[in-house]
Amino acid sequence: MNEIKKNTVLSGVQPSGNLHIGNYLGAIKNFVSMQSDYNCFFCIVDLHAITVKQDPKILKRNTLEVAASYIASGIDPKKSVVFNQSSVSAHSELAWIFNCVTRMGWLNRMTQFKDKAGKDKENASSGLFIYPNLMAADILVYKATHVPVGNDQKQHLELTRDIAQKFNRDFNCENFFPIPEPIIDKDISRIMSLKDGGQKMSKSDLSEYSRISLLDESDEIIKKIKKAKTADTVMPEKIEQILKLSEVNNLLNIYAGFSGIEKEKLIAQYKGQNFSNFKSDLSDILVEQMKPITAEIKKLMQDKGYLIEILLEGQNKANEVAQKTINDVYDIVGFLRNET
Ligand code: AQP
Repeated sequence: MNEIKKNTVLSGVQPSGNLHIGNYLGAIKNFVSMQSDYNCFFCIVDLHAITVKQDPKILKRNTLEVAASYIASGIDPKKSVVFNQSSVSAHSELAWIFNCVTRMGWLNRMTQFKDKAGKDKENASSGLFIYPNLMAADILVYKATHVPVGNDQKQHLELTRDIAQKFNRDFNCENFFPIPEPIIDKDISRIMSLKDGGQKMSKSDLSEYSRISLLDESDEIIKKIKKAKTADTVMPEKIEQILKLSEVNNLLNIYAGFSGIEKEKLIAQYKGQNFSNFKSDLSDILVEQMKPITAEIKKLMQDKGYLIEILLEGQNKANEVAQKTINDVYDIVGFLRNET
């Protein structure tokens, strides 16, 4: 790895289903652009995925599919470390230490637990409740300075910062852990469901029409965009009016995210028109950009041996860094190491 790069980036995606364009725009696309400037660690967070029920066979396949999606989207395993979280035991070891650093009150404030546990809180796994501690361990075990995430993870990243500060203070080891910064793109950090602009696009949404999967073929993309909710008006001309139409605003964000055209320019182009031209142009852009990625994911999934080789190489590189941190942490907290 290039030693000149000073800052380290860590981010991850759960292998909890087919990835969608929200994961792509909110996370993976940013990962790709960071590879030249940072030491990058991109993991497939399988330990996080089992905080809710997973089918073991499907989990293994999904893990490979996230690896394939990373590579097909442009993550270069020669530049970045790509691995699955459970293969580096230091993540779980540091998470335990953080379970003892984090205060219950901090975790009680996490809105994602409330959203995911829903009304049946008593029946949620305790893993789902302490999930943010594991996320902090994922980041800090590599002493990552920057974390590209969607807006939904902002609160967890703030908690990571609190944990790093408290650990450094409690154990009198100033600057041992860096205080990581989030990297969040304002407009594409929260891509919403195609059916409901109030819900985030999610792998676990029961409706396939709520999202565009990275595995969708062109005809499915066209059909989903055609069916996507808009509004009973024409395209407004002012951004303030658009912000009130959450589904229209979401489609504009997707269009801008994939085309690189500023939202204001898109509004000027389509203002006063009904949404059919806009939707047809949006489908064209999505098909053009997604087609090579989808084809590459499917091709890579035919060569599982190659994907496993990449993960193994990543695991070795990640272990080297993570093991050093965990050894230092064990020393700092006062664990006796029985060395021969
Ligand atoms: N809708 C979204 N818009 C923008 N970014 C998003 N991310 C997820 N959904 C959106 C970002 O993708 C990264 C990986 O997310 P994850 O798979 O670890 O978990 P998640 O946020 O819980 O994603 P899902 O799709 O909603 O999965 P399920 O349904 O399994 O819970 C993160 O950086 C996230 O911010």
